[in-house]
Amino acid sequence: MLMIKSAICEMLGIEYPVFQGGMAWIADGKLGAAVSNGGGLGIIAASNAPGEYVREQIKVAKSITNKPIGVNIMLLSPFVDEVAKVVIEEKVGVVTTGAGNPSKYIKEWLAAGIKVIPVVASVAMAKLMTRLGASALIAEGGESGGHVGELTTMVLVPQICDATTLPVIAAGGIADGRGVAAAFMLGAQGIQMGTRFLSANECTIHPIYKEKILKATDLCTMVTGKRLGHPVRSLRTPFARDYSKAEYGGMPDEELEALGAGALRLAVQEGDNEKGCFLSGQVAAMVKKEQPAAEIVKEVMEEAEQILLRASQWVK
Ligand code: TUI
Repeated sequence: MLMIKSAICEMLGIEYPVFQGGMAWIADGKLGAAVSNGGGLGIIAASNAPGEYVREQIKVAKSITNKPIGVNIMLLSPFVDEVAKVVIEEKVGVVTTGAGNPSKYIKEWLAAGIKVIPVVASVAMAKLMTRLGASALIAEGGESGGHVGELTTMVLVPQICDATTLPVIAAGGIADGRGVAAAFMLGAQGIQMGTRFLSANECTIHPIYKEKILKATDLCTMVTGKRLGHPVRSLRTPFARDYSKAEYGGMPDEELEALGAGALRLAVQEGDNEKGCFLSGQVAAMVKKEQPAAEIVKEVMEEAEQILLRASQWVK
């Protein structure tokens, strides 16, 4: 049977070169295990949580799957140092990082046999991570949900590929086989999806969050938080609009920070339309149905295989 295989599959021992994004407050052991059981790489988000939460979620995942599983370490978290130790103690196979520079942890993780795959949003960071011995890179464009960089996936991926000898995983703006095929054409050897997995049966976000994603249209997301240096893409809800108004209306930094605090949890756990911050990528409108995570992995890869098999039609 013809399948898309790449260096990433071999490096990590996974069937499909598909990562599930480390979505803060969302990507738990249950979702991660479902993606890994489907042949992709499930990832547990360490979010802003203490080390013991992460340890617990790794145990949950391991009780559901024997396949490789990753942990995403969000570098703005106050618990980074303890989480950095937990992934070593729990013998996690893969660590991805986000929202910052993981330089000071890389040596220790590599020495523990962990594959280290940082998210990079610039060429400079890609070069630095390559020099420090990272195992692969995730190039995440600003179409993605959550904390976003400046560049889009279309321009970021080829530039990162040119700047490194490591395999590159493309992220941001991918929700179906067309996006996967395009990412490979840009030089990527794997892809990561976040928003598409919000509709997975095993994703335990509040039903209102799921419904908002399933009902979203093309212009449904916006970026807030630029003024404080942490631009975040989310659904255009009353909270996002209020925040944006406050941000551009000159609200003092501390008040603005307070306005944002806890908003992610309110979206994920309470489905709070007024005060919740519903992180989402620009692909929300392409997420059309609830289905098992394993089916999502298989479906997008089968679509991509068909597209790539027909790609030579353009060359005459
Ligand atoms: O990290 C993400 N997405 C996230 S993190 C998050 S939690 C959060 N909550 C409130 C405010 C801020 C964050 C929600 N979504 N994606 C990976 C990513 N990393 N995107 C961009 C970057 C990035 C940016 C700068 C990686 C490295 C980098 O380096 C800057 C430097 O030089 O330190």
